[in-house]
Amino acid sequence: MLLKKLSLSVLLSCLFFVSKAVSPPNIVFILADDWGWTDWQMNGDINGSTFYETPHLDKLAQEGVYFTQAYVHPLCSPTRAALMSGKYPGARLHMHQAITSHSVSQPKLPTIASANKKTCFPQSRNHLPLSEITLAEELKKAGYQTHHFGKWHLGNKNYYPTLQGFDSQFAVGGAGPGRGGYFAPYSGLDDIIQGPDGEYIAERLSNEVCQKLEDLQNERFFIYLAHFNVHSPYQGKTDLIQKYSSKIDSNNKHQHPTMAAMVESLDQSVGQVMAKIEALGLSDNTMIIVMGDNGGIHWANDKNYPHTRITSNAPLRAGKSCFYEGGVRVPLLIKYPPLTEAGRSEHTPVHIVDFYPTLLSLAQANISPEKDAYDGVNIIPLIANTAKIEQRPIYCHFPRTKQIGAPVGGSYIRYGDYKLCRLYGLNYDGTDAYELYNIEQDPGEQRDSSTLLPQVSEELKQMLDQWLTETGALVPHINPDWTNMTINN
Ligand SMILES: [Ca+2]
Repeated sequence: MLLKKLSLSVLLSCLFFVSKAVSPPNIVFILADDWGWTDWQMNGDINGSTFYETPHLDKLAQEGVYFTQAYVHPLCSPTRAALMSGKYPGARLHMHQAITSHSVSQPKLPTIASANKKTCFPQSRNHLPLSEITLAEELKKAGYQTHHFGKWHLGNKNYYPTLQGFDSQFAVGGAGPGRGGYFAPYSGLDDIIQGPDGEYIAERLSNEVCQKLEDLQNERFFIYLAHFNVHSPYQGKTDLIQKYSSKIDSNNKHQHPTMAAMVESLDQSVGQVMAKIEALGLSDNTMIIVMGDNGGIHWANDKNYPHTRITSNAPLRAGKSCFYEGGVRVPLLIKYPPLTEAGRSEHTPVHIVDFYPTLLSLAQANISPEKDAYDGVNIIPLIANTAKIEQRPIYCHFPRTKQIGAPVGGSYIRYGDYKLCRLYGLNYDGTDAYELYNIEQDPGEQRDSSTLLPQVSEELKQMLDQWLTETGALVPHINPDWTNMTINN
């Protein structure tokens, strides 16, 4: 029934759009780390905050398009892999975790596990393979200058940005800003000339990007500014921390002053880059994109404020490292005056994998014939508000053993208003459990409708199963050696 309804809506929707004639734009993609759905002012709306101050991000939303349902993977590395490869990382790349020392080169799904484990979970990949044809490689082929700044987190030096299509790389880092933290002297970042003691890395990255914009003003460019803000360690500028310390209100869902300071530094960076683009007269031929890489951290994680959660994604459920909406829905802002209507909000669900076909289309680049697969769709009609796009499912494969905000690892399909979650091995007998939510009516995922709507659940389950099979995903299974049904894994 659901599928018939959706098919009808697809037929009724306009599948064609007339693109305004534009030449390939410059692209500035700013990816903020652990920057959740409510981690900006958004005019104090429910989607935003009355604690954080982000005038430049709000200005960007007023001048461009704000996507209210933009999806990513629940963790850093896979989201970045999705942007670069255009593929769902958990399923196709076997990378569902952030890259750590536990990640491996060739992930496997164990056939058995120790007897106290109900479920066998797969390993996760420790790099984005060089065989992937990246967004940067395709843009470079199309004549773009391609430059990376900041967090990479897609493998060690053998897999760095300059080996994946970027002409240059600056301050390449892993999970965070390195052992030295956010302030110079930096330690643990590659390809950076040391800054003066006390320099803040977000400001340095902004200055470097602005210099690059000046150098490239007569070229066509793709700048990927991957900020370390607002990831741990929690280190903000002293004056900003003081400002937010005086604003703490125990009734506010946001109360962490260092997080607020780090958000404001991110905001200032976005403002600085926007101002530079404007000053160089590049506004009309530059697309600016700002997005988070996963949901905000909704638990206490800073020894300086041991009882204060870093942020809250409410009204969304849970946060980073969880497949519920708080972990996977993030702010997405796009400004490109030839296409975007100032101040518009777009509510159609989109995913970061969509940027692969979208940006290559804008760049008038071809997707290489040898590309084995990509998962996104071209969302220019949504950016330009010229048409709807064909309704399609959005997927996530996140079989992580350790969850925060959910009992076990899971996968989900979002299709139309509904989201079906598959929770691996959750049932008492070790089989998988399912939860169904109407995201439009219940974005906080509080009312599981799986038993009320068995037909919808079954149709979505079949689609999810088929997708997991087609993509070659490593799907958890019951541990045949599991002997003790009283012990959870
Ligand atoms: Ca992250």
